[in-house]
Amino acid sequence: MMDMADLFGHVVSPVRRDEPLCDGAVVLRGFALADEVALLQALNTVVAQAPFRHLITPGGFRMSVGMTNTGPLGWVSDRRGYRYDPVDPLSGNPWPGLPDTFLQLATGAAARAGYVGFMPDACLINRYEPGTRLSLHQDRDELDLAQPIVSVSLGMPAVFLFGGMLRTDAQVRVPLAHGDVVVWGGPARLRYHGVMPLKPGYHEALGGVRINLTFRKAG
Ligand code: MD3
Ligand code: FE
Repeated sequence: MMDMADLFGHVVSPVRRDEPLCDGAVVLRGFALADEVALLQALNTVVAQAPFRHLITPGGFRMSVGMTNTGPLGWVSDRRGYRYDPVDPLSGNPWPGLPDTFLQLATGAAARAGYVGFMPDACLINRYEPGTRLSLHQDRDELDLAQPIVSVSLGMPAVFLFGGMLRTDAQVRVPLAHGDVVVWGGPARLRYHGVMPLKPGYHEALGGVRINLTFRKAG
């Protein structure tokens, strides 16, 4: 966005700053703030139907991040492996429907990043409590890796670790705050990434926790 000037010629800082992280990844600072109230309300509705739970990894470890899903497909992990499933294993029911506000936010952010027509069929919801982290991993359980992933940060800020194509590549630290949206696609899609342990604190939207929504075209 170009710098703007007011009637007196003073430079007015633009409301939105898109920050390219690398080829294929862009941070849209504050993109979700306009819909904050509707998003948090929809989140409450989803979580009432499909509560957060701690999944077990194929190796037998309990994940410290609480997870649930909304949309036609949900990401699940158990002793048998990782997969997308149309049924919530906790209730035996389909995952709650993708709220309109979620869908509009995800498609709007994707379009802004150049992915016009992105149509997610899965939204994984991660809940970070103080001290919990997401260790370095790749997202590769989706069928079409040409499709981007849109992530939305809510509540407490966190430090995101953005690595390279190899687990051993150096990582860049990216602070992510309430309302920030990141679109990951193209050459960034298979890069290793993770989240540093959440620091204890308080944010007026969600208290001491951080919630991250990731929108994917999984099937
Ligand atoms: C970079 N979630 O759920 S979203 C995940 O904050 C996950 O909860 C993190 O990683 C969170 O899998 C980070 C950001 C993200 C998502 C997918 C990516 C970054 C990515 C795919 C490729 C590269
Ligand atoms: Fe990931």
